[in-house]
Amino acid sequence: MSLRDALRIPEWQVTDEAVHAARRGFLQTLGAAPVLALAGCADAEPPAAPAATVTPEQARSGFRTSEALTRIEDVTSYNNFYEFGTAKNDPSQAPKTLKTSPWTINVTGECDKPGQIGLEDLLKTSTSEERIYRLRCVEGWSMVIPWMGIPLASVLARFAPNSKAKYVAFTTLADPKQMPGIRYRSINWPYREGLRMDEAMNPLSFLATGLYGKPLPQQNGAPVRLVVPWKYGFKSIKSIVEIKFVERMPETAWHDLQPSEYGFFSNVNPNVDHPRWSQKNERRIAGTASKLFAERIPTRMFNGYADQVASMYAGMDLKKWY
Ligand SMILES: Nc1nc2c(c(=O)[nH]1)N[C@H]1C(S)=C(S)[C@@H](COP(=O)(O)O)O[C@H]1N2
Ligand SMILES: [Mo]
Repeated sequence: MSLRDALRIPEWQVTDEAVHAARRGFLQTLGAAPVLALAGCADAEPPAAPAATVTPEQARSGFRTSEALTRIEDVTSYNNFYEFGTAKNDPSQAPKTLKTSPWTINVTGECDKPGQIGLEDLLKTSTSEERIYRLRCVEGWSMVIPWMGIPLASVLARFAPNSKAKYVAFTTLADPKQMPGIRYRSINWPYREGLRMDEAMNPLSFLATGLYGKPLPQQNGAPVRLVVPWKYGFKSIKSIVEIKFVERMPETAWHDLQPSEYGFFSNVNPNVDHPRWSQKNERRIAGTASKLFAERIPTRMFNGYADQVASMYAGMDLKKWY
């Protein structure tokens, strides 16, 4: 779908779809000129993380919510997974081509026990749990999703990160044979994301392998994807094939495209607008109403997870480290 097509859409969709189109159309139209990074670039390091002061009870209170769940039909048909195309329903074709078994994750970098882990082994040797999290996309829509999976910290600990491991970098599979969207340069493939070590070890950080009690559908990032619910959705990288412990802040896919618009931290923050749209509200796709009738609600600081994560950012200027 072209930018023009995207704008020729029904009234009810125009705001979010226009934002979405603007987001991905930016490079093709204006973005060819280099944009200077304002912050979050790899050669500026943020202040060291303060010791977190979150109790186990506070952490656990973030693991579920009583808010209405997003219907599984919407969770699996309204997706961002540019490896399969940039339209919201393109990724629902992913089951036709993406082969998720066998699947191996390579773990490398600053750790004492680098190696490979097969997804079957990971599942066999871990206890899966359910997390019901809000997911807030930078485009201004949100969902409530019941995930199944494994706390990220427990997986990372197996590889014994060393004292030089300050960040964790994640990479998605980039196979043009399985992922038809790869032939378009919407992203500088492979899709890459990263977390600071303390963020990765936070109890909320989760590796999802299922949703609604079923194995993760391809369109949602099968067989294993990151979920970091206090950050904009693009941090929740799908179909992970590599995890690397690194000393310097790693480059990430959206930062690479538009450093002035997508920072490394990308914490949900209603007080820091995207340069081209407001982040004060979101369209909540949940409950019995489908995405066609989503309600507008105020966006909360850290997507409502301030009790669990705010202490990691004490003393940091979140306008600078967006
Ligand atoms: N590899 C990869 N991961 C990705 C994306 C992508 O295009 N490619 N899109 C991100 C964005 S922008 C969002 S909002 C979430 C959407 O997750 P969902 O489709 O499961 O709701 O996935 C994120 N992870
Ligand atoms: Mo997103």
